[in-house]
Amino acid sequence: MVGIPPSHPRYLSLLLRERIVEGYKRGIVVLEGLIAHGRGEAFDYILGEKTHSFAEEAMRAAVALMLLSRNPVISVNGNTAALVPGDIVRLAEAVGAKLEVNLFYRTRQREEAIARVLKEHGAREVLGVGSDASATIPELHSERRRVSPRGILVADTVLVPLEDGDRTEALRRMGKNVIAIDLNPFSRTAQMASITIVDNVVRAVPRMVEMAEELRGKDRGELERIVSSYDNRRVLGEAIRMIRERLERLSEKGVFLEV
Ligand code: PTJ
Repeated sequence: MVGIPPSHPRYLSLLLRERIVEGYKRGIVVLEGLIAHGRGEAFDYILGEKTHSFAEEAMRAAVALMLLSRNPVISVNGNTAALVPGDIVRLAEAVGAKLEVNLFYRTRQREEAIARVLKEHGAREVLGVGSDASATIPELHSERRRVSPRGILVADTVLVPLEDGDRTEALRRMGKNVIAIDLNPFSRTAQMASITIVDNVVRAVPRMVEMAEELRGKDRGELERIVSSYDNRRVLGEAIRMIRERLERLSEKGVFLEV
């Protein structure tokens, strides 16, 4: 990695860019993933690059739901594998979920490269690679339709960190719970998910691992209460309101950096 001085005011952001670029060089991330990352960065800037209470609330409900699910699956794409490979494996372990590679720009080489990086980080099994992706999500025409018959096809809950468009709707039509992690609260995925975590995957996934360790000890009744009192419309509204209020405050002052 090129030498980014830790004292640089945008150190963390530059570090994440490096992870994405490295992921591209290793055949994990596609070029379009760099564009997606830039869109995420823009939303993160507006959100103040921190985890807000609405995201914490969504994460708690998401973790409780995964712990309650019979067959939870975490869907992994190129950007997620490049940004948080270790944390995503730890989360799967902590909530008892399977890991499945699911790509919009699917190639055999990328499937294998992503499975390899997850295994390097301790994953025991990675679904959705090669002939394992033999089932199909109905009414979905992108490469994302190809899923594992032991994974997403039969899952009751699917976590989709950093997703595009139409798959969330198709999974919901199949009766599945969909948890999205997306910095853009206006995206189709964010709007269509059962639970939307408006936060950066690099902050959300490690936080969810901590929550899973805490919630694992609770009884089902308590987990069910967390899930049933959760309202995604309200939480999305809070995210959008926070953006509006923050921009209003900033526009009154005319400055950004000190806030
Ligand atoms: O690896 P593949 O082939 O499955 O392709 C993955 C990409 C990301 C290229 C594909 O899914 C895509 O084109 O996604 P979109 O339509 O650009 O959507 C990505 C969404 O994720 C956008 O709403 C971004 O704001 C958001 N996003 C980007 N980076 C992050 C993020 N959300 C959370 N954390 C991030 N780090």
